[in-house]
Amino acid sequence: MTSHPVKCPHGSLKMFTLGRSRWLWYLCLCAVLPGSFCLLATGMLFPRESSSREVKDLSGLWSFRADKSPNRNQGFEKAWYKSRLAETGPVIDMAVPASFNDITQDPKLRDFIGWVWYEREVLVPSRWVTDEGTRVVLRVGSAHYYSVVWVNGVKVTEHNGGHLPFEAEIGSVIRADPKSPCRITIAVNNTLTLETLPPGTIQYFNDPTKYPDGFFVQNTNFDFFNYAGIHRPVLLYTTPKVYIDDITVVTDFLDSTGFVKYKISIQNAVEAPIKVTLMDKNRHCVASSNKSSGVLKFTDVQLWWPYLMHDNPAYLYSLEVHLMAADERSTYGDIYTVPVGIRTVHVTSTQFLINNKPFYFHGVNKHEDSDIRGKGFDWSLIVKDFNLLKWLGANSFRTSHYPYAEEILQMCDRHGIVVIDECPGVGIKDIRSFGNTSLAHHLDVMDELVRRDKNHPSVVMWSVANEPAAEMPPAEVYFKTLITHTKTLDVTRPVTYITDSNYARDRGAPYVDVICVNSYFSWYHDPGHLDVIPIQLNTQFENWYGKYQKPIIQSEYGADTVPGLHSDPPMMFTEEYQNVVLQSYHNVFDQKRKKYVVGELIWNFADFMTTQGVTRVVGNKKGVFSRQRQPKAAAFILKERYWKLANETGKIPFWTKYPCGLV
Ligand code: BDP
Repeated sequence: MTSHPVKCPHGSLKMFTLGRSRWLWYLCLCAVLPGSFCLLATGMLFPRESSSREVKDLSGLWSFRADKSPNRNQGFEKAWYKSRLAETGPVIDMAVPASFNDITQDPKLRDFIGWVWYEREVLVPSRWVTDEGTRVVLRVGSAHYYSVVWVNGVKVTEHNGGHLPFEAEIGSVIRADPKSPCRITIAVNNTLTLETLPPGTIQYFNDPTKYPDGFFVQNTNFDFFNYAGIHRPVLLYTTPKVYIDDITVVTDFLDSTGFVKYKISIQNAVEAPIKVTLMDKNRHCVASSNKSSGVLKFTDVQLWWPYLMHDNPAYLYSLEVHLMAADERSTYGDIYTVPVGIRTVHVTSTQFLINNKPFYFHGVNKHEDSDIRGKGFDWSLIVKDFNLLKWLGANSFRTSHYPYAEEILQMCDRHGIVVIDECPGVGIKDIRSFGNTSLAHHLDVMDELVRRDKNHPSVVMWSVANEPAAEMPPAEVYFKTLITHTKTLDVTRPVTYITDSNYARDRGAPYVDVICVNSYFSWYHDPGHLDVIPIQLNTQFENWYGKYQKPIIQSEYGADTVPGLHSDPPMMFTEEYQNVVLQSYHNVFDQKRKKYVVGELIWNFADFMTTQGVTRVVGNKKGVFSRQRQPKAAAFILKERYWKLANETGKIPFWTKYPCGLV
């Protein structure tokens, strides 16, 4: 029997924190690369094919088994990873990527808490196995929440956190057994604790007159279903032995001159000849260098502009890095290309500036959520959502309440959709979640998030949390540390945390660059009383601005609406009520955006699933689109407003002026 660390009744869940010696490392890197990023020891470049790199996508059918044993630990006790999963007991087909919850008809699996086991056998191209100069990397885009990974029964990695990628080099393991197919086993545990992000607790109910034996629930303080499983693609990819491990890019411009400050890290060689080429859209070289860090300077810069702010938005250059290296036996080359958008972000006391021009966020909050697949990655859904965003005239969204798939950020870069990139710091309401272990994990998650997303021009701000109980005394030090650390990681982007309308929750506010406020006047406060909105919203803005003199984004507002439910005069839950809530908020935004309000993000883009409860009728219904992406009446109100705002504040290209094919 293989023991697994830290026993807890709902399965073993090991939490690890990395040593604080990393601080020293940050300081060293900052010294050599002032004004740039300080990151984890290795990179996390998105796996892209190139002439030196191959990618094999393992999306599709996997074998699956939930460990339904009382302590959820049988899989470890019986070492399910040592043989084929089907040999350990009954398995079912499972789609990857997808949440496992809504795939079967089994209510116990839908609400399952504990370890689930995935397995897939892969035929690896023989060259990958025979060529010792090839690194073979296994990468999981994300799995919720805690994962342990084995290849052919050998543990290759584990990862703490549900929304960011992790990987392991597996070449030596598959070479040890070159004849058999490569068996990948991934155990995933969705148990949340006071120290996870988001936090949660397990509560047992032991009264036999009321509850079955072993009955327990997972309590959380966030408003979305805790979907679980392997949510993003699992890939195998190769690189040469000496390889480009990370690329960091920071951009700037002065008049028509563009600047790309870059730093490349390589692995398995102290140094190697390098060629860096910056190419425009037509693949013409605009600047080049043979140094691993430096500044590329070039003329006639084409800036990256948000959608609807310019008639040529989302211009992307390509930074091609070509590494040449040789050992005693052969010459290796590695090529990696990263898209680069040249843009700057600055914040004044009243404005949010992109490329030195005032930017007004007219956008949405989203969730990764849809029927059947839950939080599973799905290209059809992503393309549909981007079409809806553009139809709406939205220029931005917030990744409420966790980092979204990298492929989504790539779409944002390509379409000019501006992103507030949020970490999974949601539902931090218990004072015990402000302790050192929680903080250390939160810092680690920010490290991983910034490392993954630092090069996306679409990402203009980091959000470290949503509606934490920041009125609690430990919140001050917690958020000061977290925000200061995030600014150290990335000096080029502002940082915020999202507060609700409870003013006492402002202990972190002195450290943020932009105040982001969620409020639900006439919904959670004074339900049914639409006439309070103008007064209460005005008071909200004046209070926050009066106290902090920082620009403000209305980061959430809205009302639950059952599509097809009508009433006049408007009543809660009807389409008419949602319309009036939006319009009443909009009237106040129009007064305040002349002063210091720099954005409005509706809650929510689409209806989404939540845990069951008396306030949720099969999920949260505050979407302006249904969960199936059909518009409610409010979508048309929002669309009219967003296109009007774009006309006023941006420069709408002729071809997008009539997005519904009216031309
Ligand atoms: C806000 C939360 C969001 C909820 C929303 C609501 O930030 O996650 O879904 O309320 O209740 O306070 O609809």
